Amino acid sequence: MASESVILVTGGSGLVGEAVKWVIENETGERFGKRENEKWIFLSSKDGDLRKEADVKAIFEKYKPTHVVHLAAMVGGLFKNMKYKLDFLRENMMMNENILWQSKEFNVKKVVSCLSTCIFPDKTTYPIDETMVHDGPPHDSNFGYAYGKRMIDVYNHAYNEQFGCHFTSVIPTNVFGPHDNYELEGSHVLPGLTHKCYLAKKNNTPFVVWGSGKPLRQFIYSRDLAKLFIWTLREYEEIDPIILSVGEEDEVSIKDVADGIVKAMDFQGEYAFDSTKADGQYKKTANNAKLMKYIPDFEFTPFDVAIKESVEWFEQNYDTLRK
Ligand code: NAP
Ligand code: GFB
Repeated sequence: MASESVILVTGGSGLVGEAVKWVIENETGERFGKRENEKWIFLSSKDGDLRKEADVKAIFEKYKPTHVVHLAAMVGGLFKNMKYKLDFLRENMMMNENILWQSKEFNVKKVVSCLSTCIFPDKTTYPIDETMVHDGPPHDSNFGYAYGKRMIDVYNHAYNEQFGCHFTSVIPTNVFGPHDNYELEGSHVLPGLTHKCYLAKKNNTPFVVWGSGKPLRQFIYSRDLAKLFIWTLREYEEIDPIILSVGEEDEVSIKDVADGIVKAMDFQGEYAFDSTKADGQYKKTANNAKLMKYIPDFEFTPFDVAIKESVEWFEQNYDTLRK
């Protein structure tokens, strides 16, 4: 990026957006830290409702971004997805339509949008890679969210072919870290279990893990993902998506997650599984070889260190965090 770059981050007040803000403000190196000629703007829904074209147009007129990191979305864990499939599809489609169209209208040089490893085909071979996004229907539990997200990739190729736009996307695996959403019903597993374990310890009540604990997941620490987003914005030139995940060898079970949280919180009690609750996808093992080819020296934060940092943030910010 040569002359002054104005980088608009939608969803700047969320889990991933706050991590990008943290990295830009705390990293000093040239690779991930803020650069001289960059102005970073972090949006929340207070700046405008991205489902509304007029709001998005006003945001672009106000900031005239040269680059966009598009994180804003309706987001949630398995149980919220199962309950609100149309909302996930429709709200995210509206936001994506408005952001990409205004980015084209305002000649934004590059847009990086966000998919998810949970949108891949349910019936698939493993490990999953970037070429498989559209190779079959997603898991039924989140087909609304999944198809909405897949359309970003379709949009990106159509904008590139018709208007030459440089719109691309990344495919993060499950993300966790400070500023997560800790709602007990709608959150993802790691923040949900963090909150449940905290309450069990505080109130001496049972700590219940939903499902069998057997499903497998790869988790990426939000601050590691943030660095990879900044790298993607600056260095990644393809239109095709790129998976941003830890390796297959770092896949853990939901029980491993519960054990990790118990250890980080020094919870002395027992926990039980409520197998009447859904397990969702058994696994969605993603291959990060494409990323490692581009940035072979990238170091992921060890899972237990990342959980410890996240739990400490949770305990220090309990009164004000999303729950
Ligand atoms: P999050 O914590 O729920 O944050 C969502 C962000 O989007 C917030 O800043 C929110 O603003 C904003 N937003 C939502 N609806 C909006 C609207 N109508 N108008 C304007 N802004 C709106 O989500 P996240 O976990 O950071 O997710 C960021 C991106 O990563 C999403 O695209 C998500 O699909 C993707 N992703 C997440 C995960 C994960 O495990 N979390 C995994 C893979 C991919 P307010 O704060 O004002 O509500
Ligand atoms: O993060 P999560 O809700 O979503 O994880 P997915 C669900 C898994 O964790 C299931 C178990 O196996 C649940 O049975 N689990 C155990 C819990 N205790 C809890 C709990 O207290 N809360 C939650 N939420 N789960 C999502 C997609 O799939 O992945 C989204 O539905 C999104 O669209 C996200 O993309 C990244 O990993 O199953």
